[in-house]
Amino acid sequence: MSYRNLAVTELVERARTGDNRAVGRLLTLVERGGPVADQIAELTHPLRGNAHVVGVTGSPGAGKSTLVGRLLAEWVAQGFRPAVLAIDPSSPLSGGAILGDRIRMDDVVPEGTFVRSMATRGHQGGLALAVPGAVRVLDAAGFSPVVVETVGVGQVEVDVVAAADTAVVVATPGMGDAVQANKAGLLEVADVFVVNKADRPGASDTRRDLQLMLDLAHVTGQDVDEHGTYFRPEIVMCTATSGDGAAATIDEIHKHMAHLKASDGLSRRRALRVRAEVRSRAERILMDHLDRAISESDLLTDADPNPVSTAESIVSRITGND
Ligand SMILES: Nc1nc2c(ncn2[C@@H]2O[C@H](COP(=O)(O)OP(=O)(O)OP(=O)(O)O)[C@@H](O)[C@H]2O)c(=O)[nH]1
Ligand SMILES: [Mg+2]
Repeated sequence: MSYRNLAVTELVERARTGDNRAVGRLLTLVERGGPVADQIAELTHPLRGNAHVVGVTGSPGAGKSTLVGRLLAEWVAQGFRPAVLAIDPSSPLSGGAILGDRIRMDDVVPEGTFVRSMATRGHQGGLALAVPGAVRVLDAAGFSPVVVETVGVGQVEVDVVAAADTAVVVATPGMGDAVQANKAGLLEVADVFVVNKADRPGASDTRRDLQLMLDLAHVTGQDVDEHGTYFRPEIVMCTATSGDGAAATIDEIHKHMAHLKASDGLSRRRALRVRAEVRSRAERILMDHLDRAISESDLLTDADPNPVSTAESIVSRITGND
């Protein structure tokens, strides 16, 4: 039977009964965007809320996919039903594509888990809508944890991880990775640090660098949120290739969730997530209006339009402040 012809209501029903083909079809539709994706968002919105959303980020080639494969195996062994959304760094800028030895997510995930790759190329900001939409589908389908793997370069990627319940930042020995993570704004969003490739020289230096940065953030009060809650991320040493440290990483991820629940941080974090998505959606609607207004504007047919007043007039027309 082809799933292409099924109505989205039917797909959502099937997804909830453990039909992974229906989940895959829904994710394809979410990725495509438009009115159908919006309809899926509306259907799945009331069904979400039980998944522990875990973001995993770090520099290209840090071993994120290898680590996630290990985490999944451990979670499955513990009786969880995890899923992964791997945001594929298809842009040459993010580096993933030029690393010949990168691990394909499908090669490392154990039986019983759901994996989906999403390409960043060609999305032009659509990722900000596609990722929350896809996470919601997986959540509504009963998966937990839902892991989102993304390379820690670029604001959209950092935002994706910041929107998770628990953000795991993967650093590696050498090349000042801890400093890089700090510059990319990852230090602020990290709830758990993993120093991966601990089998390589310099791993303890990376751990020390991270510790120093955390100390500094604590001294300056940067790590206390607006509600005065302080949570110091643990640093876990890990060798993802052998699986060493995977269980300890899971312990820290679970500890962080327990902290969120005990401190009321979970509902605050989820409220922020909704707010970020609403903002992205509103932005898209405004941009559509703007593009239309610009292409229809008679002001721009002038030989030499005044950029300042023309922009103001066009915005006034959209906002109705004419
Ligand atoms: N020595 C060592 N190598 C590792 C370890 N973990 C991963 N690797 C290797 O590092 C390379 C990149 O691993 P990936 O898991 O693809 O890294 P990634 O961070 O997902 O890469 P991108 O998604 O492309 O950014 C592979 O060759 C892995 O085998 C580790 O703990 N020790
Ligand atoms: Mg990867």
